[in-house]
Amino acid sequence: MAVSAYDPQNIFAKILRGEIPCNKVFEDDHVLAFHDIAPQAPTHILVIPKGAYTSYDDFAANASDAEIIAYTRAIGKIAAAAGVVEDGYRLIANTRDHGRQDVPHLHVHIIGGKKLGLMLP
Ligand code: IU
Repeated sequence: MAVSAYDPQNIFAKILRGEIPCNKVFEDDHVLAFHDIAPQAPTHILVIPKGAYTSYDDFAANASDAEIIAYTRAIGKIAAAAGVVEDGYRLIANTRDHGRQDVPHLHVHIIGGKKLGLMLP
C-alpha cells in the first residue's frame, strides 16, 4: 500500500516545531514524549519520533536503524520512568482509518496507572 503523504500541518508536527506547547516528559535527538491532553488513565503519555512519519508502517519502512532503535528504547525508558512497569501498562499505536488514528504523525500511547479495561475490536 502506498504511504500517504505526510501533512506538515498536523498537530504533532506543530508541537515538534514548538508552535504549540506540550507537557513534555522526555526528549532526545530522535524522540519527543508528552502527556496526552485528554488522558484515559492516570498515566497517558504519547511518544513520537521527530522524523516525519505518518504511521507505524511508514516508520518501519522508511526510518533509519538509529531512529528505530532510539524510538523503541525510548518507549521502554519512558514507561519505566513513569512507574508503570511493575504493575503493567498498554502500548497502543492506532493506525490509519480502520485503526482510528486521529493525528497523522506516528505516536505510541503508553497507558497505565490502573487496571485497564479489556480491549474489544
Ligand atoms: P490517536 O491515536 O491518533 O487517536 O490519538 C491522538 C491522541 O492525541 C489523543 O489521545 C488525543 O487526546 C491526543 N492529543 C493531544 O495530546 N494533544 C493535542 O493537541 C491533540 C490530541 I488535537
